[in-house]
Amino acid sequence: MTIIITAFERSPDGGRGLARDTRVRWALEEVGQPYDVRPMSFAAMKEPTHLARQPFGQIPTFEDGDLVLFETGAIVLHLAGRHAGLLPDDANARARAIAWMFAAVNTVEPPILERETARLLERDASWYEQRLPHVEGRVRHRLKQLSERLADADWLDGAFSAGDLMMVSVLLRLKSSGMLDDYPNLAAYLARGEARPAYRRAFAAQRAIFTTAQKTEI
Ligand code: GTB
Repeated sequence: MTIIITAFERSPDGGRGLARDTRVRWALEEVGQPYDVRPMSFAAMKEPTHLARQPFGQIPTFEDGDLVLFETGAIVLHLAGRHAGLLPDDANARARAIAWMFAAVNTVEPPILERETARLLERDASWYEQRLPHVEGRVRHRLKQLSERLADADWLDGAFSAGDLMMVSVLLRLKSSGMLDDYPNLAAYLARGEARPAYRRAFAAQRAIFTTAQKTEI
């Protein structure tokens, strides 16, 4: 049975790969699992059929036979546990790689999301200009800590793992911000992630959906 994931039928990022289906596609590509995509409109994401898959009405979701999953961290962890390629064999190294997955979504991503929310939704507020430097300071604080830990290593803990897949996916959200310019080792880390053939296939696949949607509209 082919795995099915859901994704935006028309991503608001214009196919830049920032929506979270990209990290699931990337994990599927890393472990060599073929998949189909069910493109979703915003309206369909709030319908009962999709809410049964994803209680918060979001993408992506993952279906493999009877198993239906949501939350990208859980989906990537599931794939990494079931197939070779994303987690080390050694039990302690495996646990550390999983810790990096949690660090990505639980420690590094939240201030990045806070910054995006501020820039997207709070720009007209009287306090926006005062607040933004504080929000960006919290992002920089995490980037500095991560940069210090990564130092001159290629990946966070030995070989590339699901921890790196999640961390690179989170950092990608800052790509156009210029904030990574102050942390050359993080910029290089991001570039290493993006250069992986599996990432490139995942990026191209999500971009193709956007391009097809554009053509259909014209
Ligand atoms: N914690 C969940 C997970 O990791 O799976 C979060 C899922 C999530 O945020 N999904 C977003 C969604 O469905 C899409 S990825 N949003 C619609 C809704 O909540 O109604 C977030 C996202 C959206 C758009 C861009 N973009 O255009 O740049 C980037 C990221």
